[in-house]
Amino acid sequence: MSETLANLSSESRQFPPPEALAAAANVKAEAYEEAATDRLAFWAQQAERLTWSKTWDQVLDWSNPPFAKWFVGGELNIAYNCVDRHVEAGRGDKVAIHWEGEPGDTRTITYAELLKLVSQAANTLTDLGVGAGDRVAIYLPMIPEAAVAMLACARVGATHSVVFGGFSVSALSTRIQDADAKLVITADGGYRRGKPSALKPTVDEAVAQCPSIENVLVVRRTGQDVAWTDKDKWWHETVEQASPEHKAQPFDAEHPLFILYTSGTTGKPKGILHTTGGYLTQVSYTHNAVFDLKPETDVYWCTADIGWVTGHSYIVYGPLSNGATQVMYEGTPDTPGRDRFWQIVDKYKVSILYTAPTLIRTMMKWGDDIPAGYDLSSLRVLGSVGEPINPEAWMWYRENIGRNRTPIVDTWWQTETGGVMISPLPGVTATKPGSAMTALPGITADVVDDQAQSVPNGGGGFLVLRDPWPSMLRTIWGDDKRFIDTYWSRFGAGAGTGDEWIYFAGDGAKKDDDGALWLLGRVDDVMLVSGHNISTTEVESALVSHPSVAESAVVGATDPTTGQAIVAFVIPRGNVDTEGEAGEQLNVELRNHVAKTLGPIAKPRQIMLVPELPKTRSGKIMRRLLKDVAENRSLGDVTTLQDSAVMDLISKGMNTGK
Ligand code: 6R9
Repeated sequence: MSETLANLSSESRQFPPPEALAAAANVKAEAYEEAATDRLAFWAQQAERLTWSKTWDQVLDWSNPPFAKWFVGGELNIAYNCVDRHVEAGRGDKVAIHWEGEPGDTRTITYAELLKLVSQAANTLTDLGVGAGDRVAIYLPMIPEAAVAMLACARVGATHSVVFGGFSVSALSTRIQDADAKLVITADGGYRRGKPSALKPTVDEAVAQCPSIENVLVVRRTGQDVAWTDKDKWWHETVEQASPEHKAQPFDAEHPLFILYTSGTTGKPKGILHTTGGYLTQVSYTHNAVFDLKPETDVYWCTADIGWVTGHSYIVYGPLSNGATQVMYEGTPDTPGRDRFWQIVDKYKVSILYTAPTLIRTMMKWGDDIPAGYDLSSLRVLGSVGEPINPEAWMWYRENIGRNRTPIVDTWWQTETGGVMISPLPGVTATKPGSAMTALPGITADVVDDQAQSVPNGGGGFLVLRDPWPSMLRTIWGDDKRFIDTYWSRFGAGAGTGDEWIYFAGDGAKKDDDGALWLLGRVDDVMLVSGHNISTTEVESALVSHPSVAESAVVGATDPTTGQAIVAFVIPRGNVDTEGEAGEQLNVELRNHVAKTLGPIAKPRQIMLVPELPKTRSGKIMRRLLKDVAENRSLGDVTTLQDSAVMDLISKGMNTGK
C-alpha cells in the first residue's frame, strides 16, 4: 500500500487553534514531551485523576505479552469515581444528565440523584444474586437507566455486556450465551422515528434459548403491553423501591468491567474485554484532554448510542468520571424534524458536540439552511468518530456547525483500544481537514509496510500501535488464542519476527509530509485495480468533493480485465436532478471527476445513484453487502444492519440499471 494515490494527504488547508482556547487549554504542547520522556510516569500521573482505595505497586506489567496488567495491585470502584466522589465534593446539585426523550419528554438528573439511582440498582442486583464476577446483559434504549444499569454493575463488580437495543434475537442470544450472563436488563420498548418500538419480545425469545438467565429486569418506558414470565421483574417495583444506601467496595485494577462485542466481517462476534483501572484512567484523561472539558461551564453532548463503545467511554465512563454535565438523547436525528439536533444544541447550550461522519454527511444532504436557522454560538469544540471524515464533510462541519470558530477533533480509536488514541488536541494542534493528525501523548502509533518497517513521511501502509496503553483490550472473552491471532500475529514478536509486540489495528493509513496521519479505512476494503492498491476512502472522498454528491460508498468488484474494478454507490444531494438524461450525465461527470482528482486508474467502472446506503447502527457503511450487490451475489448476514429495507432499494436500482 505504500504507493497509494496522492489525493488526501496533499490537503494544504490548516486551522490553528483559536487563541483564547489555546491559552486556557487543559492540555498544552508540553504533554507530548512529558509522555515521550517517561511514558509510564505520564500514565501514572493521569491515574491520579481518579480516587483509588489502594495505590498500585507497578504501573505496567508487560511480562507476559500481549496480556497487559496496568496499575497492578491498585484498587478502586468505578461507580464511586463516576458518581459518589462528585457528591462528596459538594457537587451533588450539579446536573449530570439532561435527558431528552424522542417524543419531547425530558428528565434532569443531578449527581445526587444519579447516586441514589445507582445505589438502588446496586442493591437490587445484590438482591437478585448478582455480584462480583457475574455477567449482566443490558439491552436498553437510550434512557438514563442504561447508564444507571452500567454503573450499578460496575459498582457491585458484575461485568456488563451491552447489546444494541434493536439487535435481533439471534444477536442477543449468542451474546448472552457467549458471556454466560445471569441477568438481562431491558425495557418494554423505546421510541424510534416517532413510534414506540418493542424490545421485550426480542428478549423473551432470546431468554428462552439461554438457560443461564435467572432474572429479567424490565424498565417501563413506553407503557406498551408486554408478555410476562416468572423471570421478569419491573424496574419500578424493584430498583425504585430499594434502599438508596449502598457502600461501594473497591475492586482490583484488573477486575473485568465490561465485554462489548464487535461484529467483524466473518465468524462469531468477538467479546472485547475491558478492565477497571487502566480503562478509567485513559477514558477520563482523553475526555478531558481531547474535548478540553471544563466541567463547571461546559455542556457536553455525544450523539452515540450506549450500545457502541463510544457510548461506553464517552457518554458513561469518561464524562461522568470527570463530573461533566451532558445531554443524552433517545431518538433519531430527523424526528420530529431534520432540525432536531440543532434544536437540542440551542436548547441546552451545548458547548462540546461529538458525533459521526455519517451524521455530518446526512446533515449536508439535508441542506445548510437547517442548522443556519439556529443559534449554535454555544459550541466551542466539535468532535468526530467512527469512520474517516472526508475533507468535504470536515469543512462543512466547521463552516455550518462550528461557524468557522471551533476546532474539530477527529478521533481515531476502536472498541479494542477502549479510548481515543489518535486525535488533535483542540488547544495545541493546527488541524488539517480529514486528518486525525497524531497519536495522543502517551500513545505510540505508527504506519508500517508489510515487513513491519516504519514508513517514511509521505508513505502509506498499515496502522499499528507499538506500546501497550492503559485502556487496551485485555483479551477476547474466553478466547485468548483468537486475541493473539487477530491483533498480534501480523507483525512483530507475535508473528515470530523480533522481540517487540506490535498491535495490528486492521486499518490502512498514510503519513503526510509533516507526519500527520490519514486513516484510509479497513485494510480488508482496499481495492486492487490493475495491480494498484486503491483505498475506498480516497475514492469516496473524491466523490464527496463533487457538489452534487452527499455521500458515497465504494467497493472493489471482481473484474475479468483489471482483477478488481471500482463500483461506487452515490447518494446525490437533496436538490440534484437525477431523472433520465440528467442522471446519466451526472454519472459520466462523476466518473470523470474521480479520474481528474485521483488519476485515471481510480475511475469507477460503474456508479449507482442510490437513495440510501447500508449502515450499521453505529453508522459504518457495510461495504461487504454492497460488494454482494456489485458482484451479483445473494446478500450475506444482515443482522447488524440498521435498516434492512435499504438493501432492497439498492438491489432494485442495480437490476434495472438505474
Ligand atoms: C470508536 C469506534 C473501529 C474502526 C476503526 C476504524 C474506524 C473509528 C475513526 C475511524 C477513521 C476515525 N474509525 N474512528 N476511521 N477516522 N476518526 O468507532 O470503534 O466501532 O470498534 O470501530 O472504526 O476503521 O478501526 P469501533
